[in-house]
Amino acid sequence: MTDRLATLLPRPRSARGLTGTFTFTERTSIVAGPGADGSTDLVRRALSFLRLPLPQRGTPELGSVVVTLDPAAHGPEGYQLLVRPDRLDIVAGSTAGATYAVSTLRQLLPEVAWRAAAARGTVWELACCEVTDAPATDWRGVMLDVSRHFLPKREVLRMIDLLAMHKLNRLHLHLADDQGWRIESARYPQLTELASHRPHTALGHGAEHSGHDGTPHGGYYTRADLAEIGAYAQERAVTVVPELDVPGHASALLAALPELGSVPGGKYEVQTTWGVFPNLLSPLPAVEQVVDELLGELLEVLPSPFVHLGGDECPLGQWEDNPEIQAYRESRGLPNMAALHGDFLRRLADRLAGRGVRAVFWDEAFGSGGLRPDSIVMAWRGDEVARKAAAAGFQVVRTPVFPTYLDYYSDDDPREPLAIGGPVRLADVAALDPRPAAFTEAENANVIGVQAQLWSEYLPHARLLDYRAFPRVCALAEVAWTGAPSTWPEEPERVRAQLSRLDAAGVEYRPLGDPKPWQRGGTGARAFRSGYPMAEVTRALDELAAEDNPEGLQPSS
Ligand code: TNX
Repeated sequence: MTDRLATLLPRPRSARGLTGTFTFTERTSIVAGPGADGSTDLVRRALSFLRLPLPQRGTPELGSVVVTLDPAAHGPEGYQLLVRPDRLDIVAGSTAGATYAVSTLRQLLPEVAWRAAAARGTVWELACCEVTDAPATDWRGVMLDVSRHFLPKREVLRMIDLLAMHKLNRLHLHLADDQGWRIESARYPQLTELASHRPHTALGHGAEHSGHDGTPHGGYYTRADLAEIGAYAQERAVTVVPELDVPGHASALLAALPELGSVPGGKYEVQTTWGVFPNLLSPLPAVEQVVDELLGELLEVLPSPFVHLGGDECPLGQWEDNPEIQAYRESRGLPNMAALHGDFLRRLADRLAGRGVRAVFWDEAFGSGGLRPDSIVMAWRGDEVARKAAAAGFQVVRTPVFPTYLDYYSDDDPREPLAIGGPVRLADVAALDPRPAAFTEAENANVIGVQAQLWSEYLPHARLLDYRAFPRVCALAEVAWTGAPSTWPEEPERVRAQLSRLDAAGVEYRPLGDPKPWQRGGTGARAFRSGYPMAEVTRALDELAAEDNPEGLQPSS
C-alpha cells in the first residue's frame, strides 16, 4: 500500500512512508489547530467524498484530523501531511495549501475516492506517511475557450474539480471572441440576445472551405452562473481569470454593439468560420469607457485579482483607414498604430488597476509596447518572445503553442479526430522546462508559471475536451508544480495510477496507445486532416514575434 506514495501526481517535494495505518471512521473528528479557524470548514468540505460526519472538536482526540495554518513553515501554497495511526496532521501555509494536502490524501486512498459516491462499507484506510510539498511556480493554469464552442456551466465546474485534482490554480476563461460572447450583461442585454449564438458553424478544417453544419450554436453564463463558477473555484483554491479579448477577436461584441467598431456605420456578425478577422474595436475614449463598464459589471459577479484583455492577432487596417482614429493617434503623440494598440490596452489596464486588478495579455500586446509594468504577459508565439518580455521586466506565463496548445493533435495518426494541426504529444508536454537553462537567471525569475490552452474551434463538446485535455494536462500539472520537465509519461506505475483516478472521476481521456474506436475521427465531418504542421506554426510565430518593435518593449512608467 505504501507504494501509492510513489504514484502521487504532481510529484511532491518529499514523501516517506511510516509504519501503521490511519482509518477514517464515523468517529473521526476535525480540529482547528493554531491559525486554522476558517480552514477546517474547507478541509471538511474537501473530505466530503468520504461521506462521514467529521464533527468539529475543540481538542484533538484519538483519530482526529488536525489542521494548522503556518505560512512561515511551508510557503503560501505549501503543506505538510503527516499521517500517523492515531492522528492525521495537515500543516499548511494557507487555505490553498490545506486544499492541496487533502488532494494528496485523496490520491493516497483507493481510486474509489475519485468517484462521486463509494459503495457502502468502503474502508478508508491510509498508509502512514509524511509528505512535505510546495509548488515551484505561482501560475499553474488551464485556459478554456468557451467562445468558439460554449461549454455548459456544469462542465466548467467539473473542469475546476479536475484542475484541483492536479493542484492547478488558474482557470483562464476565454469568454469572448469572434464566434460568441458568453457573458450576461445587465446594462447591455443585446449582448446575450445577439452575440451569444450563431446560426451555424464551419465544417472541416478552417484552411479549407467545406460548408457549414446548418446547426445553431450558442450559450452564455448568467451573472449568477459566473458568481457560482467563481465561488466554486475559490473553494478549490482555483482563481478564475476571465478574458475579454480586445480590440481584435471582437466580431461578436460588435454584432451587438456596432457603435464600438472602427468602421463608421459598420455592420458586424457573429462569425461562423475560424481565423483572424479584420474587425477591431475603436481605440477612442468612448469605447474604452464601455469596455471598462463591461469589465466593471463582470468583476462585480466574478471578482478576480487578474483580468485578461487579450490583445492578440489585431490586423490594424481598420484603424489605419479611419481618419478619426488617425487624428486621435496623433493627438496622443503616438508614432504608429501598433503604439496605439499598446496605448489602448494600457488605458484599460490602468482602469483595472484602479479596481486593484492586474491585466494579463497575449504577447502581441507586449510587442506593441507601452504596457504597465505590472502587466502579465502570456507568451504564446514561442520562447524568444517569452525571454524578451521577461528581460523587459514583465512577469511571464509560458503558453507556447508547442507544447501547451492542447487543441492540437495528440498524435500524428489518421485515426485522430479533426484538430487544428500538430502534433503536441504527451511526451512533448512533459518535456517542457518552465525555466530553461537557455534563459538567463533574471529572465527565469520573471517566469511565473505555465498554462495549457484548449482553444475550441475543433472542440465542439465536453467529451472531446476530455480527450484533448487528458492526460496531457496531467503532465503539464507536474511540470508546473515541480518547475521542471516531468518523467511521468515514462513511469508506468504512476501513469496507471493516475489513469485509474481519471477513470474513477469519469474522465474520457485519450488512452496512451490508440484512441478508443468511438474516439476516432472516422470518415465524416470530424475526419482527420493533417492541418497546420507544428514545425511550420512555430517558425511562422517566431518570425512574427521577431518583427515586434524593439523600442516599444520596455514597460512604461
Ligand atoms: C491562435 S493564441 C489564437 C487563437 C486560436 C488559436 C488556435 C492566440 C492568442 N490566438 O485565437 O484559437 O491560435 O490554436
